[in-house]
This record gives sequence, structure tokens and C-alpha cells, in this order.
Amino acid sequence: MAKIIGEKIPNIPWQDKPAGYKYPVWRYSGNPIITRDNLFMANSIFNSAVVPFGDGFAGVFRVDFRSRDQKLVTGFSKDAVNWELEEKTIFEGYDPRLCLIDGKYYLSWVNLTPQGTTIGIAYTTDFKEWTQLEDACYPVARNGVLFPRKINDEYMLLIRPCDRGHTPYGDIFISRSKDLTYWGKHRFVMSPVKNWEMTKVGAGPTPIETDEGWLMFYHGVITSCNGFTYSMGAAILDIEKPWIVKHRADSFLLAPHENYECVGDVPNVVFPCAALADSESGKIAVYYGAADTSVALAFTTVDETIEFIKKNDLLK
Ligand code: BMA
Repeated sequence: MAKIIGEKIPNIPWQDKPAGYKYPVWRYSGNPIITRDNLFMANSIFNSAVVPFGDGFAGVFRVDFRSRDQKLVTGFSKDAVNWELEEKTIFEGYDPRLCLIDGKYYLSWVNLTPQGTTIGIAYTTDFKEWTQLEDACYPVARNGVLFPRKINDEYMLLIRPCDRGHTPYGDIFISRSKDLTYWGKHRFVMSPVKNWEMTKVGAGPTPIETDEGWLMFYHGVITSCNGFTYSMGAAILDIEKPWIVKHRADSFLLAPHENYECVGDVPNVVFPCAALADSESGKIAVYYGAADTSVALAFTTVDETIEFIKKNDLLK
């Protein structure tokens, strides 16, 4: 039995796996949980981040407005399924990730600059006031994902250097910092290997600490004659040296299949940006953007996912 090392989330959203379903990740039956109708003037609400907050949950949501400006707004929920979103923009940009480190909620996101995208970092304690830090790198990069604690006194950031367009390549790296301002000691983590992720890979939710290593869900992209297809994979990284990949599933865990994943502004996209993980029960709820149009929810357990990764380990 694998163990999640982290907080208890007794009110984690949950549905049992449907009888007879054979795969390790299953979808919430009420998907999508957030649509463009959740906010006035939204064109689409998708790749978004959530964390436990107070006696409920808070989140930062990617909203592309009807102007097609890409903005981040906050939202709150009692049950992590039904969300109230605020109209006020907190930052420009997209693909937010959230994690709690030493009592502060840190946001990393794709920040927009005239020279291309970079990784914005900000923190809050109340989801009202935000303090923005220096960008974590110069352009061009996306998919900046912080680890939820320092490792050997250093903050760790997964990062995916890219180009200014719809990048046709992409590897995951780690950068390290003592103060969240100066980043360095960069290490390569992984490249695409299997066909389902052959074009590029990028980190997804905040990595989940387990007694087997850091559980990292990530997205992988295949290019077909119809364009990009984004799916979710998983790997286990070394606890002390998370640039070392210990195990990695050779097949995706979730890929576009349902209508809301296959049809939308960008068809065939499953883009995970957040996960809630309950250390007591081992339950994990993954939040993902569906077809760049809505937010959807899927479930797994730490045991099912780690067993799947090890059984289908491309590193063995
Ligand atoms: C990536 C990011 C994501 C988006 C995906 C599919 O490059 O921009 O925000 O979900 O493309 O369009």
C-alpha cells in the first residue's frame, strides 16, 4: 500500500470507481463541473487550480473572456465541485497551478510578456490580496509547477522551456531556488518517449508526496494529421533529487474520450492542472481542462495509480 505524505482532506470530492471499469483513473459523472456559463462574459473556463481553504476550497481559474483576453480569477467552493467564480481579474495569463508552502498559497502561471510567455509567481494567504514576485525565468517557458515543500532547503520548480507559438517540442526541467527569486542549478527531468506524448511533455498538478517518491501527473502531446492531442500521464520522481525519474507509465492514464474532451475550442485536450490528495484515504481528485473549454474532474487512488505506473513502467 502506497502512502500519501501530506494533509488530510476528509471532504475531498469523490465517487467510487464504476463497477467493471478497468483503468486507474475514472471521470466524475457530472462532468464538466465548470463551463463558460459559470462567469459572465466568459468564452471558456478551463485549465484551473484548486486547494483546500478554510472549511472548503479555493481556486484560481483560467478564463478566456469574450475579448479572448486570457485572465485568472479566483473562486470558492464548499464541496470542490460547485464553484462560485469572482469577476475580478487577479493576473493576466493562463494555466495556473496552486500549492501551499509554509502557510502561504503560491500561484505559478504562464505570465504574458511582449517577448513571450514566462512563469509568474505570486502568493496569498486569503485569496484576496496577492503579492507578485519576480518571474521565475526569462521568456520563453510554460508549465511552471512548484513542489509543495522545500527539498534540502531549496524551492523546486518544474518548468518547460518552449517557443512563442504552439511549441512542437518540449522537455521537463527542474530549477532550484533558496528564496523564490534567484533560480538556478537547473536539471533535466524527462523528454517524450512513447507515441502518445511524442511531441512534448509538461508538468501538470503540484506533485504529490508519497512514500514511493513524488507522484507527478503530466500532460503529453501527440501530433496527428488532425493536430495536437493532449493526454495525462504519470511518473514517480525521487524524493530528495526529483530530477531523477524512478518509474514512468508507458501509456496515458486519461485521454480525450468523452464529448466534452473531444469537442470544444481546441478539440482533444485533457490538460491536468491540479489534484487534491487525501493522506488518510489515499483518494486523489484530479482537475483538468477539457478541450480548452471547460473544467472536468477525475478520480484515482494513490495505490491504483502507483500500481499502474509500476506495472507499465517504461524504465524497467
Ligand atoms: C498549451 C497551453 C494550454 C492549452 C493547450 C491546448 O500550449 O496553451 O493552455 O490547453 O495548449 O490548446
